[in-house]
Amino acid sequence: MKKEKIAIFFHNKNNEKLLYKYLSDKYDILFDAKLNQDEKIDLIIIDGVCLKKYQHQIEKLKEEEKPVFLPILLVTTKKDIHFNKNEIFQLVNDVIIVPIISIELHMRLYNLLYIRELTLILEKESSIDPLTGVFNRRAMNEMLIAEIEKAKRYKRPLSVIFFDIDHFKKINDTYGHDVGDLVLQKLASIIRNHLRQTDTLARFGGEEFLIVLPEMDLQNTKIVAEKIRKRVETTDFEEVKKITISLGVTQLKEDDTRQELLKRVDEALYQAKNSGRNKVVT
Ligand code: GH3
Ligand code: MG
Ligand code: MG
Ligand code: MG
Repeated sequence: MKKEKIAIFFHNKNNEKLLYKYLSDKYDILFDAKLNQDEKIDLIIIDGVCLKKYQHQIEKLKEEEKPVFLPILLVTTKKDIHFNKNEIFQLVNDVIIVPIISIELHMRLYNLLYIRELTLILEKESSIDPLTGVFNRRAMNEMLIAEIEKAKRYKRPLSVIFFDIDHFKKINDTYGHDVGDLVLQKLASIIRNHLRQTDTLARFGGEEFLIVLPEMDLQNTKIVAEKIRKRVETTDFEEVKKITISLGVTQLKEDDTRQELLKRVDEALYQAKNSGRNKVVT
């Protein structure tokens, strides 16, 4: 099992050593960790001096991680607890008074990390479609809002592909709902393998999927969409043999809202359906 990462910020180096001795068997211990989201930290142990020093960075990181819980454990002496109560509750989740007792430390860490684990599970389950393993509509909407903001701020292109399986009802009627489910799973996995790391695939509705492609203009997105269309058309879907999809493509405009972008790509998909299916329309 992967060890959880604990970052320690202590003013007093002897206390650092002591904590390392107590914890290094069970946890991955980091000193002087960078407080950004690239370095995944599961918990922070900090003393009063460092807490004041890093307060704003910690606040920011906690906010960014939400709804995932990033626990902060304060280690302090009795005479040093002169924090403002409201402030401390916002920032710190538990406190240990020195001298540190190993069992007490371990118990607290266990409980704090357990809460974090639960929030990680909840976040994952509330953003992933259980059938296909891709993002669900709720998570995609959140992500799309962030991507649109980024694209506008840095004046970068952003495009979306919206697609829907052709005559999927007939597939269900002919082969049964379970086979239909397998088709959805296989389709999602094929398309996932076709995308860059930075692209996001989400199941938007029953057999409708949305792909968000940062840094992609309309021309290049059309090429990707056409490749996907072709790939699906030529894939063997076992029992069902062949399926096809229709795709709408559009690029973000300067003053687009998320709704306007989605409306335009939905209209493009509708055109693809109305003009014979198994095609890409912009
Ligand atoms: P079109 O080419 O116009 O898209 O025709 P269609 O039959 O694919 O379109 P329609 O939207 O009428 O039908 C979608 C079908 O998708 C109906 C529904 O039973 C099926 N469906 C939706 N969600 C699921 C699912 O999770 N599993 C399975 N097996 N079928 C699903
Ligand atoms: Mg339909
Ligand atoms: Mg359909
Ligand atoms: Mg549909």
